[in-house]
Amino acid sequence: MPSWNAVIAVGANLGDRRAALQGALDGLRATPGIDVLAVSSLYETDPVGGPEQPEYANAVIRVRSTISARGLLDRAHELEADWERTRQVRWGPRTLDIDIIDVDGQVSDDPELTLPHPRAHERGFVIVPWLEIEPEAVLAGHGPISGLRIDASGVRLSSDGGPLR
Ligand code: A4P
Ligand code: MG
Repeated sequence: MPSWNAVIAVGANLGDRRAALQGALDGLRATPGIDVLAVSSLYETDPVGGPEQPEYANAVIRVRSTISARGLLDRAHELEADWERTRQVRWGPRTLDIDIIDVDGQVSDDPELTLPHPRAHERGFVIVPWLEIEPEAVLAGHGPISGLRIDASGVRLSSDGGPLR
């Protein structure tokens, strides 16, 4: 059976952010065909882009998957919807965001699933956690992630309660 190494970024900035990211991790672990290989520390990050908004919690997860890139995106959307529906319905739609950053270097400009994620290379809140768990990683079209010129000043290790479990 074919399988892929994928890098998934999770973020939340409303409600119980840690619980949302833990829920995303638990949901990935519970998915047949997905093996979680590594989980970064939890980071507190200044919001990038968009309107004025609260700080984010972010983390990056590496998986081995027999589910294709498109299947991973579908699963990500399900987990986002589950979380909002069961726990966070009054908080609006931004309680959990799951982005597919890289799937074995695949390149796609499909707007529904752009690979690698088109903004990952410039985002400290993706690259800093990813470096922590895969320092030798390469981002298709951009080279080794250790050589990317990102602004990491708004990315801090979370002081609240340690890593995801
Ligand atoms: N889509 C295309 N490619 C992908 C991909 N590789 N992974 C499509 C995931 N989705 C992908 O996403 C919008 C559409 O993108 C989806 O329908 C999907 O098919 P969304 O999650 O519904 O909306 P969004 O996340 O608000 O939009 P966007 O443009 O993806 O935003 P980003 O780039 O995800 O940024 N600051 C900090 N500090 N931390 C954060 O986590 N996140 C964002 C959102 C902004 N600022 C942030 C953070
Ligand atoms: Mg997104």
